[in-house]
Amino acid sequence: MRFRPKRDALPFAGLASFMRLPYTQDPAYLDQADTAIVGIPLDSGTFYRAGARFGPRAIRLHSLYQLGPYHPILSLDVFEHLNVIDYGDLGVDLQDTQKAYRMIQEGLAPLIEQEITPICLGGDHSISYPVLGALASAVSPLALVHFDSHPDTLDAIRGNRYNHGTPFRRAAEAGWIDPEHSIQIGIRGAGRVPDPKGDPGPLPFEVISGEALWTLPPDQVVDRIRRRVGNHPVYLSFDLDVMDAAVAPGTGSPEIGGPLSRDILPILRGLAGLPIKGFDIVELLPEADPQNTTALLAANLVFEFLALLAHRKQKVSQE
Ligand SMILES: [Mn+2]
Repeated sequence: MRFRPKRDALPFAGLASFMRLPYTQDPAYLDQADTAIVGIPLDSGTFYRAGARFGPRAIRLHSLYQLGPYHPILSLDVFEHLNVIDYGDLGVDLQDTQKAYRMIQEGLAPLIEQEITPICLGGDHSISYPVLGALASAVSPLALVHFDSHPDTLDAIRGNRYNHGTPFRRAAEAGWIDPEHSIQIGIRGAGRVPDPKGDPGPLPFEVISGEALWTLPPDQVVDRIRRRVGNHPVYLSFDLDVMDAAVAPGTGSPEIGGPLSRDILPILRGLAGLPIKGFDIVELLPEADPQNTTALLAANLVFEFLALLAHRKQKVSQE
C-alpha cells in the first residue's frame, strides 16, 4: 500500500493532516510507514514569548495548498519512494518538564522500534533533548546538524537546566550526540557571548556563524557540513529563528542578519544522501506570524526533509 497526499480535496476545507496524508496511529499503517510527521506541542521551555504549542497545527494548515508530491530539484516523486503518515500530536505536560520529556520519549518509542524516521514539529527547542533520547535507544551518538541563530548549549538559565537554551548541552552530556561530528549553522546575535556565570564554555561543535553565511556560497557550507558529519548517522534540528527576522517573524526569539529561504534551500538540498535518522523543526509562534509566512516556510521545509529521506531511500534501493 502506498500512502499518498490527497490532492483532490479543497485546500480550505476539512481536517488538516500534513499534506492530507493518513492521520493515524494504527499499527497496520505503522507496519508500512517509513516516516512519520509528529507534533510535539511543548512550549514550557521558553523564557520570553510562549505559544509554540500552536506550531504543529499551523504547519499542517499551511501544508495544504502549494505543496505537491514532486520535488523538482531532486527530481523525484517523494511519495513513490517514501510511505509517510501523520502520527498526530504527542501528549505533553506543560507544568511538569520531566514528565513531558518522559511522555515524548514514550510517545516516540513505537516509531523508533519500527525504524520509522520521525519528523518532529515543535514546540520550542527544548523538545530536541527528549527526541534525541528516544532515538538513542536505536542509534547513539548522532552527528548533529543544527540550524539556529542561538547555540542552545547553555548549562542553565536562571538555575533551570531543562529549557530551550540547553537541549544540546544535556544531549551531549547524555552521550546522545557527538560534538566532534556536529555542526551549527547560522549562529549570531548578542546572545552568542557566553554567560560567564552560567556557561561552562562552548562544546566542541564546528560553527558556521550567521555572518559567515553572508559570503560563503551554499556549496561550501554543504562541503563543511558533509566533512564534519562524515558517514555518521545524523540528527537535523532546524530552529526557525535561524532565518532573518524579516523572513520568519513568527518565532519566539527572532534575530536580524539571517538567511532568506533561497539561501537555506540549496544548503538543505545539498544534504541529500546523508543518513538522517530524525528531524525537528521548532519555535514556530503562530501568534507572531500575521501573514503566515513563517508557517508556510516551515511546511515547505518539512517537505524538503521528506524529499531528503525519499532521495536516500531511492538511492539505497538502487544499490
Ligand atoms: Mn534554538
